[in-house]
Formats: sequence, structure tokens, C-alpha cells
Amino acid sequence: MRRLLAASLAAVLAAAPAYAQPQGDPALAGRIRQNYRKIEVKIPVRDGVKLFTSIYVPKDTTRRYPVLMSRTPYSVAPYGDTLFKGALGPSSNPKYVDDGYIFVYQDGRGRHFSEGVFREMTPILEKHDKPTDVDEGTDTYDTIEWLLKNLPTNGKMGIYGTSYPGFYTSASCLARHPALVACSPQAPMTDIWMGDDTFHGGAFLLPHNFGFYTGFGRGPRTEPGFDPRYPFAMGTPDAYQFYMDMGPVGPGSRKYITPGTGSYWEEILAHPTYDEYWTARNVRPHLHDVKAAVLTVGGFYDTEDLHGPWWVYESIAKLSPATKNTLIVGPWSHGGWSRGDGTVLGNLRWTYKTGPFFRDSVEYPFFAQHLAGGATKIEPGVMVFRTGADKWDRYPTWPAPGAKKAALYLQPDGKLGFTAPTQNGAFDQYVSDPAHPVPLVDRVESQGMPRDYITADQRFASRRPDVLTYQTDVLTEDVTLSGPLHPVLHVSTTGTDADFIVKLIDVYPGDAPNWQGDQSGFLVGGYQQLVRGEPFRARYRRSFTNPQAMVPNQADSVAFDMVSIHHTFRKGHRIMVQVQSTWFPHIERNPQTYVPNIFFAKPSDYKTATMRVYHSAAKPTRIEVLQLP
Ligand code: PG9
Repeated sequence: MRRLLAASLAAVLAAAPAYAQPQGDPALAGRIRQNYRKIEVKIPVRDGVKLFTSIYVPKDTTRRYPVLMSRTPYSVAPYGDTLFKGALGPSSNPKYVDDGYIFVYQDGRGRHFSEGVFREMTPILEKHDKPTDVDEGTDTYDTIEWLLKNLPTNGKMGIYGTSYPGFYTSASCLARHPALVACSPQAPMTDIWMGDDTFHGGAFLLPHNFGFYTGFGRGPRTEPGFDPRYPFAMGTPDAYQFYMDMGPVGPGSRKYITPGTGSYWEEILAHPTYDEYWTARNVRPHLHDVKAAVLTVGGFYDTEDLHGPWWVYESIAKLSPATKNTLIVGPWSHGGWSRGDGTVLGNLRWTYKTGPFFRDSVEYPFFAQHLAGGATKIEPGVMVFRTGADKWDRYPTWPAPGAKKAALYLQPDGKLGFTAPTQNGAFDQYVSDPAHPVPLVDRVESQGMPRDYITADQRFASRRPDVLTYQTDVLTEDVTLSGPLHPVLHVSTTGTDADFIVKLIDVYPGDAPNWQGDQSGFLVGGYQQLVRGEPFRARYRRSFTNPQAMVPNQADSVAFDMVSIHHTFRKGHRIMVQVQSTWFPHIERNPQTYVPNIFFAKPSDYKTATMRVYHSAAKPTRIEVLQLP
């Protein structure tokens, strides 16, 4: 094995320039080289598998050091003990390097230079009776035992990671090792069918996943980064057209991810409903008896793992009430808290520098407090950035104490209000055509799910006949909605299946000034800013596991949850709600004819359908909200 590792490392080193770390701060890189040594080891765990671990240890041997660990499926490059990372630690904050920590980076089981078999979001086991009962928790426990025995640690360990490494962090925290005293799952993948990376409301995030799985998990390999065995190019900058041309996703995608070269993609195609494949990968029920302090991080504008942070916080609050449980959610995109000032997202601008605040006043003191006796205490509870009002709020629990139940009701003539409709039989309708789906954004773009879609201007959608739009009168005072949103739709279709996308929108006055100092040319006047938009696939209205067709022309109710907001609609603005049945290519098209597995619908199944949305006394379509006084 050692010869193979040496040969593999040699191959990687030969290609090293391709994997050299992104250039950060040369002075920091210099201090790392000057003050740290790097070792690479393969740590044996209980079932005999060895996990490749890259470790940076301070050269000063007069002290013992706290440990910061990250475990990842995305490689711990650069490999080779002469090539160093240009930055170390959470958010690459130089404070950790200068304070003195041991930094541990580990390839997850079955990834890159670690042995074993990789499994998508490793199912978490409740019992570990046999050496072969392994998961991320046992791999972490055994790794910590090795670190304590072989390194000059102070006996205190922290773990952190974002996205997939965020899942590894939550799952690793379940090692419940006494030395593991601080965990920071950031944008953790938590229940990926129910609302993180894979499905939202049962609708499949097509470009987000297709774009990921054309490169991820195409078969065992050691080299990090791009896999030259499977070159992929869309051949067009127009994602909308590329995915329209793909047609039904199963056969269409297999032209690119050919069967036998992408097992994880095939697993998705085989499991369109919330079945045991997905429930086994739901982290939430396992977050009991968490021993470490937890700082969970999320973004209100995270397009990838929007729900995960909230689910981790809520599950720990429920299942581990004694845990020091802190959640911070800012106006950030996926991982946006770990870089830059945090004052810009798409069309949006704000003045408060949320990035430095998080890195220096929350994340760093959190780890310093628990690992190195730091004086600043990060209290349990919820810290949220109040978007629209641009300030931080802190609450002991979530939803915010004092938030009152209310509802935004759809009303006749495109009105929206906090009072229920009184008319009988009132409804609006639109023709939804899967051959001409509503675009996600109003521009040609190549990603299919661009990060800025989540706050994008919705004026283009308001003008489409297949989008219903309702808005309040001009607000005479600020209105702050805070917490989860709960749409309750009364709908019918002439078809036998349907998707319903609900969008909550902040409408700026026509004379709103442009952002101060903004050179982007964006015209703020009349901006219809998306605050929260989510799909729901009507076949799951009764059960996520046993889908049911809709009965043509029979009104039915569709109710679901949309992940929390904390947003002030300023005086002079309006609140808007839109309802539509396609959102492309972000979610794959529903043929609007019920078929067992939409991934394998036939082209002839895709039919237009007329959707009715009722707003009557008996069928009051609404969004149930929580409003702060
Ligand atoms: N959350 C990202 C992702 C995971 C799985 C599928 C698609 C995207 C990520 O880990 O980067």
C-alpha cells in the first residue's frame, strides 16, 4: 500500500501545478511555512480501513495545542509533505494560525487517498456493536483517539465544515468523543430529499445536481479536482435551452452520465420519492445526546443547503436540550459568510459588513472559547440578520418570542391582504405549458441555478400569463415577517399532476433611489425582490412516500412549509405573492400527467394544463406567517 500511495502521490505531485492552492495572502502562507510542519498519515480505524489525514503542527514544541479538524469528500490537497495549504482553519481566518492550533484535514472514507467505500451522505447508525458498524461518527472517534495519542494536543478538539463537509461535521459530532468539544456545521446537508441539495417539496433541483454529478463520484480516483476521464461541456451558455433539449431527465441525462459511470446519479433517478434510501440519510433524528457545543451557520440566501442549518438547530434543541446550541443566519449565499465583506448579493446591497462580523466576532471566539480558554462567550440561541432593516437580532429560541400568527390572503383583482376573502367561488386560473416553462431568471445564463436567483427581480414573471400575481396596498408602516412560511393553496388542475411554486416578494416603490455608490447599473425603483420562493409537487400533498395523482378539475388543498425568513417590508413598499407551476430549469418540469417516476416520463406525457387557484371564503388560499410587533 505504501508503494501505491507513494506512486499515487508522485502522480499528483507531477500534476501539482493544477492543484496548487488558490493564492491567498502570501504573508500568511509564509507564516504557515515558517511556523508549522506538515505530516501525512493514514489513520487506521476500527474496521481496518486507513483514512488519509493531512496535519499541520506548530514547530514550537514547548506548548500543547488545541485541534481544529475538517473532514471532506473534496480532497485535502495539496498532497505531499512539501506542499502546504495557503491558509488554515475555519474561514481561513489567520487568527487561528497566529494563535497556534493543530490543523487536521481528512479525506472521507473512500475518497481520494482514504481507503474504504464511499457512500453518498453516509447513513448514520444508532448502534455500533461490531467493528464493521462504521459511519462518520466512528471514523471521527477513532481518528480523535489516534490524534490524542500521537500529537501534542491540549486534549480539546473542534470540527467544522461547509456543505458536504458540513454534513461530515454534523455526523462527526455524533462521535460524542469527550475530547470533541466544539462543532460548527455550516450549510450542512441534513435531509437532502426534503429540502437541501436534491429535492425541494418533491421537485428535483435539476441543474444543481446534474452539474454536480457530472463531476462528482464518477468512480474511484485519488487526484482532486476535475476528472479528465469524463469531460463535460454543455456546449451552450443557455442553460434553459440545454435542459429543455435534454427532455425527460432519465434518458436525457444518461447521454452525458452514461450508465455505469455515475452510480450516485443513478441512485437519484431510482429514488424519486422520500423512501428508505433518503430517510436513512436524514441526519435530524440522530442529533440526540450531542456533547459538544454547536455553532450552526446558514444563509437566508443559500441556494444549496437552505434548510439544513435550521433543521440541525431545531433537532438539537428538541433532542439535545442540554447542548450549548447556537445558530447564526445571515444574508449570505452558500458559504458566503466565510469570504468577503458580506454586503452584496446579486441585485442586493447593504452597508453592514456581515462577513467580518461573523468570522471575527462569532466563529473565532466560539472556537477560542471552547478549545483555548478564550474569554469571549458565544451564547446559545439564535442570531439572525433582519434583511430589509439591515441589523442583527438575537433571540433565545426560534421562532422569535413575541412573533404573532397572521396570514397573507389572496383576494380578487390581484389583491393581497391580512384579511380573509369573503366572496364565494372566486378563483383565478392560468395555463401551464411544460413546453414553455417560466424561467428562473430573466436572462440567458449558463448555470441553471445562478446564486442570485434567490433575490432576483420578479418583474419579468409578473408580466407572464402563467404566473398569478397578488400584492398589498402600499404599506403605511414597516411589516416584519419572521420564521417559517406556510402556504395553504386551494387549487385544481385539468391534468393529473402539478407543481406549485409560491414566491414572497418585496416590492420597492417606483421612486426608490439606486443603491448608494452602486456602479452595477441596477435600477432599484420598482424592484420586485424575491424574499423566499419554494416549489411543492402536488403528488406529495398527502404523503412524501406515497404520492397521489390529482383528480382533474377537482379542487384540492396543498399545504407545505417554506424555510424561515426574517425580513422587514419597509413603509412605502408592498408585499407581493406569486403562484406558478414551472420554474425552469431550476426544477425539472412536471409533465402534469401523473406517472410513477417523472424522471422516466415519456415526451407524450408532457401536457398543458389549466391551474385554478381559489381565493374564496370556503377556499382561502393564503400564506400563514409570523409577524413581529
Ligand atoms: N451542497 C453541495 C452539493 C452537494 C450534493 C449535490 C450538489 C451540491 C456541496 O457539497 O457543495
